[in-house]
Amino acid sequence: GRTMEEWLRFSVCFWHTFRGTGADPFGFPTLIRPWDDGSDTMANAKRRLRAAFEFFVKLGVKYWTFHDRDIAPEGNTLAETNRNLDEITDLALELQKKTGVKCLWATSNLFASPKYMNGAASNPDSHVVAFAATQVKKCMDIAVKLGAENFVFWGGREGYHTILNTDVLTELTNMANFFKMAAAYKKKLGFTGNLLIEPKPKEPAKHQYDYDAMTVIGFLKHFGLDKEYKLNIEPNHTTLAGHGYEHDIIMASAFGMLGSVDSNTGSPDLGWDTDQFPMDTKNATLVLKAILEQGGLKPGGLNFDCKVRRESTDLRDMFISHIGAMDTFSRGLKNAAAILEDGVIPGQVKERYSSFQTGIGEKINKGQTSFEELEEYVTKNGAPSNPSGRQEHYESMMNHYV
Ligand code: 3MF
Ligand code: MG
Ligand code: MG
Ligand code: MG
Repeated sequence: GRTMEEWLRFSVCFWHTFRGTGADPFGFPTLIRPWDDGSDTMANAKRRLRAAFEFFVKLGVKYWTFHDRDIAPEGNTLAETNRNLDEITDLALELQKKTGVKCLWATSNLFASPKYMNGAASNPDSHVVAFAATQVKKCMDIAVKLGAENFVFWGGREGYHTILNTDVLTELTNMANFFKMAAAYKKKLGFTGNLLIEPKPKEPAKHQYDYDAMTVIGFLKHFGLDKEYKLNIEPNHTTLAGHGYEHDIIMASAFGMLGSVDSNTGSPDLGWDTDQFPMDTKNATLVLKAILEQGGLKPGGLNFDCKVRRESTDLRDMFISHIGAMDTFSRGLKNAAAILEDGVIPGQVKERYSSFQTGIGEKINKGQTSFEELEEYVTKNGAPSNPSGRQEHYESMMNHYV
């Protein structure tokens, strides 16, 4: 009974779409927007925010996401920084009310400032850890004010470049305690949204602590945080970790930990986080199948953590790129629904595992047997015969739906 819009919950990110300039290590900014004078002033911040809401409305997207430092300039003191944030939050609240656009999630930028050069929550200097906590506390305050439905943590600088100067256990323990404090503060605020950790490997640190979904799930379980946190999965980070596009979505979902998706893509033949708009329907189908199977993403959504290319100087590309991506996921949703509704593939998967429904298989699956009993079973029944395989059959069946 849910509409496509209710399943998809699209969101536009502020950082690429309104702070992305097209600058890269080889070239100056190209995406000079008519409303943006490039200055880090409050007046410019307000113009940007107004332009952003005009864009959300014209595009017809109901959610947005942002980092604290995207929306308001950092001041010379903490008090000034927080005053800037408060002033912009008031404007954002006014624009949200006027347009009906809601905040899918907020996050703290704990990676851009030089003070985070050696990490935020995992920094070897406790003063920096304290500052990062203070920044997150304020960002959680404004998230609540804006009715954000989730709060995200990407450990941008949480990792190391050389093991020779690094005590990994101290750093990971401090990081876990940081997350415990955030969870405690969430309770104090009465914030009911999800706290989400976003895994990413390889960049910016050579060795990132939140490498991929299973690494983060293991970390959360080890430190007793798995009831407090879920994951925000970015497929471009997943392929960067060497997995298939949908892998981390599937793994997080299997453990009940899939909270939201930074819906983008990277070229599988490129080795970094290119943040392209997703245009591959097969990938989108596999993602949406997992989302449908877990009953949706709410309160999470499909956030376009994607950037228009630096050659896209024509403003229309801001629209076309997002529309193409929404189209891709809409097709993915239809395909995934068809796969689940006609039931052929799910039926074959069920059949494949049917030996765990009864007898010795059921005992294995329920953890109710032992090596001794299994040995007895094999002694009585002999070795299993070699099965006949049908692997390519499944791969080719996808083409029927996509
Ligand atoms: C980096 C990212 C980040 C996160 C953001 C929120 C700048 O590769 O994907 O975007 O999405 O910090 O978690
Ligand atoms: Mg992201
Ligand atoms: Mg990313
Ligand atoms: Mg990316």
